Amino acid sequence: MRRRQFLQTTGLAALSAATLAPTSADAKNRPNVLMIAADDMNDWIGCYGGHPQAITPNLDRLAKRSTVFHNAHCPAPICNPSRPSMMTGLQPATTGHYFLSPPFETVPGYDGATTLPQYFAEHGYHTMGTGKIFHGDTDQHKFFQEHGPKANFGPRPKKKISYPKGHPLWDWGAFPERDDQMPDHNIADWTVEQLGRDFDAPWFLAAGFVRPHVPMYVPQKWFDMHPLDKIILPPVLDNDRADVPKYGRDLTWGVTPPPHSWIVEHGEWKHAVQAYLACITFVDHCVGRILDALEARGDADNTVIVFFSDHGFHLGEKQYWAKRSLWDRATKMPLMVSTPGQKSGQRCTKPAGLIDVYNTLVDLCDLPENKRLEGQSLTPLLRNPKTEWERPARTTFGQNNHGLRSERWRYIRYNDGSEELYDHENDTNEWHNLAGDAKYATVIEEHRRWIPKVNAPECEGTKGSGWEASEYAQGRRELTRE
Ligand SMILES: [Ca+2]
Ligand SMILES: [Ca+2]
Repeated sequence: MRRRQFLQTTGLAALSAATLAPTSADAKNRPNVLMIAADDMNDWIGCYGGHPQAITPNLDRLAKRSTVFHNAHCPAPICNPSRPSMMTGLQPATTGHYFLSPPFETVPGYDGATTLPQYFAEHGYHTMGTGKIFHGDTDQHKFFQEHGPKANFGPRPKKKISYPKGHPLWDWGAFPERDDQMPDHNIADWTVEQLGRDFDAPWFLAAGFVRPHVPMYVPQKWFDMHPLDKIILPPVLDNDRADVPKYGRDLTWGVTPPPHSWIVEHGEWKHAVQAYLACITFVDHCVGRILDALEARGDADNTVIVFFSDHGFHLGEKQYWAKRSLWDRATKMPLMVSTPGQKSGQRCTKPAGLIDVYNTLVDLCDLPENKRLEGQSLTPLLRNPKTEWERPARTTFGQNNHGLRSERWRYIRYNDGSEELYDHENDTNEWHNLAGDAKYATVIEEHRRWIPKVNAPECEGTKGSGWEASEYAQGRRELTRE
């Protein structure tokens, strides 16, 4: 595997930057950064209201001192391209990095990019990371000066619990017995430990949790908090896909997750929803431990906190499961930003992106501008969430398939020119595609102009189930179920 030049030198660059760190009062007084990531977590969080039974007291506590972005979207609806896009500030349409493979370090489209923690190290920060910040195959140690436990999907029972076939990770149920058998627990432990240390430079600490990513396994006690017989299913319209263009239906054929029909026929829908809610409550608990440790520090008030997930998740909406779509369920993810000393929460409905986090942190910490970044700083919205905000949030899934989200509308345009338009003022579930109605021609025109002109070809080594579905949508591959 080729490792690109800019990454080969990273470890050395980071170390020398630390040695040469500016010692001026300015640099020393810069705020610390605490970044907490969840994996595959949609808006089923108390303060987001995405599911009425979400139990997330700690994320709700964080929300009370944050700007909560209620209309924030990922650059790509799948881990592998979404995370490096955020961490380099480069859009998938620029890099050609669209699906589950290859690892981003091998993609020439990122050449010359400086990842977020590297950039902070270059400007005098002490950088630490643990868990899932970049995607699985990436050796992320080299992007941080210190690194804690790596992420993995955790222990698995000898035999799957709920979904006997399909992908080995696709299962849900109560397992293992104790929290300390969960990788996320160890990730929280290590993060808490770092927060007990003294530093003589501002610090950048990133902790990435793996749940609620499948397998949706957490110990029984988290399931008990969400009794199965009381579980409320998400709102789903039968035949919702009928007004989706064929290209969009094919692109969401669902190669990896179980077919929705299987889950319904086997009476597993409520159980899977219960497991997802249980996993979120468990992650919320891990977040709470980190927040407690931060609050015990003397410099807590001089710390920027960012909480996010890499994309959202379907649990039957549009007869579909998991990510890999350009609908709100998959593109929308939680994003909260707490600025130093912030004492009260605020809500922002302007379209924001994970792509904007890098710019925002650079801005909040008063670092020099990184001209490569394609996002924009959200600081005007942190100051006033109602600030005029023209640019929609963009999500890309495969070459030239884009979803755009403005404050009111979702617009999707696929590679073959077919389109969808949803009015979130009247249709938050995106049930009624308005794209064919001449009445909305102006709305569509306003959104179309944000479709990027550069749509890089798929990078070398592109593969994964999202890519297979994309090939199917383009008539280049057949897909069948067993
Ligand atoms: Ca993910
Ligand atoms: Ca529909």
